[in-house]
Amino acid sequence: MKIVVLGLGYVGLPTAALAAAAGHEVFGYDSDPAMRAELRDGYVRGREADVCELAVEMMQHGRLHVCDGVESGDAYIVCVPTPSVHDRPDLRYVNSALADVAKVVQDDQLIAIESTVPPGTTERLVRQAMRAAGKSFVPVRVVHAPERILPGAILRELRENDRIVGGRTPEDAEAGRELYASFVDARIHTTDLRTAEFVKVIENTYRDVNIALANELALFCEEIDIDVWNAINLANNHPRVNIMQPGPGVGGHCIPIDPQFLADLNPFATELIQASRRVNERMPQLIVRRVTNLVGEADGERKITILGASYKANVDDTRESPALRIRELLDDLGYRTAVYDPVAHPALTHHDLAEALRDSDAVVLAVDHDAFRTLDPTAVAGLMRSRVLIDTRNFYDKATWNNAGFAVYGLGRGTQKFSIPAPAAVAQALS
Ligand code: SAJ
Repeated sequence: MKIVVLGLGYVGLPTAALAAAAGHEVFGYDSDPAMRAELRDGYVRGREADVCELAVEMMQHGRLHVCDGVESGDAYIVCVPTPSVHDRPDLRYVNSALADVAKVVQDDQLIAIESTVPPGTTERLVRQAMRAAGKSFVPVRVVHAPERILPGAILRELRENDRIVGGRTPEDAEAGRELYASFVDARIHTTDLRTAEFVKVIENTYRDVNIALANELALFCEEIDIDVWNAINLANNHPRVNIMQPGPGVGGHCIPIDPQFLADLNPFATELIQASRRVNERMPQLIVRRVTNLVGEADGERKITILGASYKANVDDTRESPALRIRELLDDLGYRTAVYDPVAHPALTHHDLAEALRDSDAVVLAVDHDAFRTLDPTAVAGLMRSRVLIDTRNFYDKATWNNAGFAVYGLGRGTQKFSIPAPAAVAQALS
């Protein structure tokens, strides 16, 4: 097939590369001219190594072409972002992609939307775009085929995750199933358009609500001397319990956004969803409170070092990152802050760990990057002005850091008794 992929970001590029590897002739278009030029030069921006490799290989073999416009093809796969503006979906990229498609699409060709959209959106937007192009909507095949890939394991998940394909008609769904079956090694479940849109959004909503429960339990445990991490592990031994992990908040471009699409659509039937959002949104505030409790109020001198800038471990993406929200809140309160992250985009962080830690009063572990595993607490202690560790991910062994002279606060870890004499102010704050 001749497949046209619109949007060559973290979903579009690997999808295009995989389709090309399966034998299709793929034409990719991204509205960012700089990105198109880079791709043609064989440079793939910050993507996972196997994605870069496959994309470059497919371009070199002439199976994946980066184009300056949208060509006519047998199928069009739309992989553009749907950000949230004021808690509402911003559909301008989807609209713009569909306007491009509507100009060239012909009868019986297939339009597949992968971008996350609220239920009811795909049909409405395709209809509008076709009408604006002076064409009828009816002879074109339309499916919603939400992407479900986990950043950090994109190529594998793209190949191995089951797909949901919702069609405007059963025949459309079948056409979509055939397209995806040609490059996905998993089951393709077909349904209608609206259900497919809803399924995608509730998958991420489920995760947000589950994490909110974990975060609430963490706060509960801090007051009754129970270690929440241990408690959740034990509860998860039950065959029908799967509670997620607490943390400093929920980031990324999907989990904090998608539940809002539902709340926006129906504020009355989303009480639990909205409450969960609030619980997760408050977590950075909670961590900042702990910082203030432990090191004292900002006095122009006090410096806090944040380890990690990205929204989760081992990815470079910083969108909606709780770590950066913590920094913003600390900055607002008047603390001096430094962020160190060897994985995230360097422009946002200190390049030098020692520089970030020098004369600091507390270190906040905000992201559990593998690269932070080898941090030597004794070396860290030598650089800092006072020794406080705030571990938001249950990442470090408390005793090891205590032995290096640190007072350690771990989110959700009981009543935070110190095993070494803590600085008086710290002990008082925790008593
Ligand atoms: N987080 C926790 N506790 C946990 C797990 C995650 O606090 O137990 C936090 C992370 O630190 C991060 C945020 O949640 O800040 C989101 O991370 P994530 O790994 O849960 O999700 P994403 O945003 O990287 O990817 C999700 C995935 N959705 C589901 O697993 C249902 C992925 O499959 C989707 O394709 C992606 O959203 C998307 O694009 O929608």
